[in-house]
Amino acid sequence: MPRSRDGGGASRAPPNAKQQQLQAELAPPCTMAAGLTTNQGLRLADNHHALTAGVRGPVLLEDFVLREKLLHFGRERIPERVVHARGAGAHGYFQAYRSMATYTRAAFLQDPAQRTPVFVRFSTAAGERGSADTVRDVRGFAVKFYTAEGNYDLVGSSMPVFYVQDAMKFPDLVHALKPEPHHGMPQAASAHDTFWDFASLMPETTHMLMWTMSDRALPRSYRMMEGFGVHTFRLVNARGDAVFAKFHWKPRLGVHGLAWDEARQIAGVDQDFHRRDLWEAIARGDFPEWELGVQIVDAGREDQLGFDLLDATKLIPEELVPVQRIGRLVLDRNPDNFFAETEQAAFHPGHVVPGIAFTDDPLLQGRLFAYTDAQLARLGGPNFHELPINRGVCPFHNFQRDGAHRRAIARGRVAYEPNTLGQEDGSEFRVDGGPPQGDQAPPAGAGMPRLRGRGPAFDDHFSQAALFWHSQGAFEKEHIVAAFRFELSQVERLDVRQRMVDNLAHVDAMLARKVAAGLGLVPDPRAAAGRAGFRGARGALAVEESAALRMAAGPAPGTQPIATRRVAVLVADGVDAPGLRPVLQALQDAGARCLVLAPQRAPVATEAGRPFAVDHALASMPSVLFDAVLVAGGARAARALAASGAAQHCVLQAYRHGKAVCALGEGAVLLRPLGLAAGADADALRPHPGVVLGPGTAETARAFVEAIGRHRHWDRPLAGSVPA
Ligand code: HDE
Repeated sequence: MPRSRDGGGASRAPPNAKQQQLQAELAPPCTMAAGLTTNQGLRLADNHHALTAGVRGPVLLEDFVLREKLLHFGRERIPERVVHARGAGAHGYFQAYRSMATYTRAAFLQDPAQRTPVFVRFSTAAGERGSADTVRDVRGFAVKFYTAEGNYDLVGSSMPVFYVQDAMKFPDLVHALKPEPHHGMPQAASAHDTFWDFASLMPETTHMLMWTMSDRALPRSYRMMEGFGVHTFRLVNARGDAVFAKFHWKPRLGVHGLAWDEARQIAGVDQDFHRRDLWEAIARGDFPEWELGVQIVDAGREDQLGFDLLDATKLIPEELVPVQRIGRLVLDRNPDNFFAETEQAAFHPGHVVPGIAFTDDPLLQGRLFAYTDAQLARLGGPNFHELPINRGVCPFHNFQRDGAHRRAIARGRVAYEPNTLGQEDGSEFRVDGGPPQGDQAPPAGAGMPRLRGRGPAFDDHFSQAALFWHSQGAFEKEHIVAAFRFELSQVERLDVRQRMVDNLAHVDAMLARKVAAGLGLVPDPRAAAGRAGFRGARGALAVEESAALRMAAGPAPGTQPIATRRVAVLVADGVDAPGLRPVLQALQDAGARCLVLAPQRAPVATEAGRPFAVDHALASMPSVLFDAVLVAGGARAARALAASGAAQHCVLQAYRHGKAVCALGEGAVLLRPLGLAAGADADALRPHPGVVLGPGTAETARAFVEAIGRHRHWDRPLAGSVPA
């Protein structure tokens, strides 16, 4: 398969139908032999000088070549998406584990031998196209399946619920969240007055706020993030029987987040952090993987859940309805061109295939209208389905015609149906009735009153927010409280801050008190209860806690994969190379990526005087770009590192952010500010989870690998007092 020469990376599998189609669109490379031409194919002799009247004279209007170049340049941008403007995409495939024929007739869910090509786009929701990746936000998780029955788009997100229940409130939500209109600030952040003004006046946002204030809003990587279809959909089998379904994506690498302080610092150091992480993993051949899960609710059982399935501010606890894992998604190819693929990709929750259908969720119903409209505005006309990234791999044909940038050349005189003129034998061509091709929702609303309103179950705004809160571990709760405090402390208006903590009192009194204490406030639940827009209804939820809502849930600590985790290895002249090698080997065997950092980006000399290769200078790669830090031994090296502010900062900051830190031999001197030094005994270590001190042996390496496998060690005694 031809590969882009810039590190695009790809699986060695033969190209699937979509890749073959895209390859036919690849532009020929510009080479010296082919030279440069205008868009009309005219060969250029000079691409450096405009046509002028004399050597020092004015540019001539007749310089078509210059005009073409500048006019095209001036139109290189298209409007960015109103939401989810900043994204990163990748190609791959989906493969079902088994036939899902019992539930759905969707062709791509029938045959476990079949691989369906996909294109996935991850995104932040609030930020503009050039904003940072690691901001606090929900992430988009949009998957386009190129199936034999047409494109199916599962346009989901990294959280299973949404802020509002009704499409009518979406523009208000987004206007409140985006930079404030008078001064255009802040970028990609909810920590400002208009957002919290809106949120506090719309208690239905409370459940989603619990998610966005949790570490779920700070994913370590797109590869370590869950995905959700959010709405309830319907699956319909060949007999026409329907069940309700919620979709999940479960990442193979576990679900992991960043520390808030870390996320903010990464935004300054590498604002492409997630985009780069995805690209590099695929380019290296570490293909990210998720399992597709479904929660299925039989028709007729939906009334027994204690909430309304059509309300997108509610999830189905996995304890009530388990997630069945039905297939896997593998991303194994980077795009060839960001604009042509990631930017021009047009997703739409209405792109379904037979066997998958909508429900009457009022948020979903609004989306069914909004996305085509957004594509028309953004991609400049009605023919965006012809763009290479959006084209299906199955045939499509109809009598829609013409329009801007039409690409297909439709032949013949007939562009209407029914017709006889278009048929060679003069027979009648008519598509009118017959078995349904999609699974349109059953006719709804007949005989129903027309109204603007919702059923009483939509009034329960707090039960599931409370479920989420009660399901979190101690450190997750601390992070949620800290996030609310931070966000609300950015709000200038006191009444908005007060209103928000009053609302939180309806989730949990302790949560509200803790948040309020950080703001010098006292929550008053009665104040919230008296407000317009407040609804006190409580559903009868059969579970009080759900382990699946904890990020830390999953495999036992220490057994989590550390594959692709980044380890900073600190060295300096005098490094004890023989002591370092077994630990590096163990890390590499476990799939971690070790990068050697030194005071300068130049090889250092080992204790034995041999050169030791260095990947980066310490000052250019702060610890926030790593998952763990390893300090090499060697007395001279340790002294040099201890004298380096960058090295001290790296280790202490990693400690503060809960990361595994390992110091070999004399390297422990870098941990002296924490009261840890070389020779510290086991008792001294016990209160410092995730800190490993020892000689360069297999045993030290094992302890370090296990500490990285736990992802973060939040229970550190001195984390708060580290000035890093
Ligand atoms: Fe979107 N949303 N949305 N949305 N959304 C868009 O579509 C909209 C909603 C989501 O990578 C836009 O092409 C309305 C929920 C993702 O290209 C726009 C409503 C969820 C993406 C739009 C919602 C999402 C979008 C922007 C309320 C989680 C990015 C340009 C009725 C399930 C897809 C565009 C990509 C993008 C409208 C609610 C997820 C404006 C009106 C709920 C992942 O059409």
